[in-house]
Amino acid sequence: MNRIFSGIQPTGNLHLGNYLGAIKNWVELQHQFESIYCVVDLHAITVPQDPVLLRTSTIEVTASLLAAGIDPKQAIIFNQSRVPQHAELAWIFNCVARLGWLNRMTQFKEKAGKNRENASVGLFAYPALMAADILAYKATHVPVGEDQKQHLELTRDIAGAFNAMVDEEFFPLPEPQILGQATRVMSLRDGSSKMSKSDQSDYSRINLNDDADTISQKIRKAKTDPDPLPETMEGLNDRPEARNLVTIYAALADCSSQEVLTEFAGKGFGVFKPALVDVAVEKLAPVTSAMRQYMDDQSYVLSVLDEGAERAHAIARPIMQDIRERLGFLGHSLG
Ligand code: AQP
Repeated sequence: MNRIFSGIQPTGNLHLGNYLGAIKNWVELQHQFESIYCVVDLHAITVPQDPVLLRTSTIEVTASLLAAGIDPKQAIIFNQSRVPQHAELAWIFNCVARLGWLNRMTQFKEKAGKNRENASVGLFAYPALMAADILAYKATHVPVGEDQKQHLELTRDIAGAFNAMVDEEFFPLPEPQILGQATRVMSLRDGSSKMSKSDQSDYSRINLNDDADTISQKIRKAKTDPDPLPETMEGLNDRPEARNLVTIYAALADCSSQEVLTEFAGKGFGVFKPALVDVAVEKLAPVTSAMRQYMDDQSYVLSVLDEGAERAHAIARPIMQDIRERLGFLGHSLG
């Protein structure tokens, strides 16, 4: 059976990168697979979090998923810390994964930066928890943005090492699904860094709760170059900011980047940016307004998370019990 698992951190406002790289695909996939979508609060605390903000962000992110079109009757939506099997399996995977494997993870290097000695052990072990998230449900497919590809490869390595240890094809080797036009949306201020919630500048990203004026201002101020748009994508090879805006347009308008260039070749950003504003506002305004409605009905959002946690737990618990038996742990977990 095919089953999808994917997660998103409640670490602030969701942005266009999260939407185009992940959530938009999740909405489509929920009809093709049994889907489990998780607000990964255990991942969030790998860096310091304010408890009040973490709680609010968890509700906001859930509201965004609902607003984007994820149907809680179809897909399971819950927050990670409610289902204790994630943390339990993560510990087991900490004992399966090798230090050398984790040492290669580029996200840790980027996030720890120069202050590596002061990074939390949790930030280093983040990919083992991500492997546990996926494999606690024996998920077969994982829709993610390109930045998560390396972590997915590690998940496959961990699954393979565990299978070898118990001498059985216990876990599937989950397949990454890197889908859509915009698998890596870049910052609006710098075409060489990824659009990210934790970027200091709010002008680097379009948040899913930005209003039309804010979206317009951010796109108008986006870094570009003085040249007109070329006829083919090869012409954008050394123009990362221009390429990013063309890709965003294509992903929002559900067409190819080439079709965008066919329409705008020879035109400058004075023409292209207002057109991009129009398509961004048209596509995002319904999500933003639905999100506001969900935020006005937080008891509904909480009930979605409650029900999702029960459904997720019902899948993960027996899988975890099988794992416990294979490892020789005595008795049932109380979680
Ligand atoms: N810029 C992006 N382009 C395409 N996809 C992206 N994703 C994130 N940024 C982009 C995808 O969104 C999903 C959820 O990501 P996440 O919130 O769990 O963590 P992240 O990748 O660390 O996102 P941020 O915004 O960079 O968060 P911070 O700043 O808190 O670390 C994933 O599928 C991811 O690929």
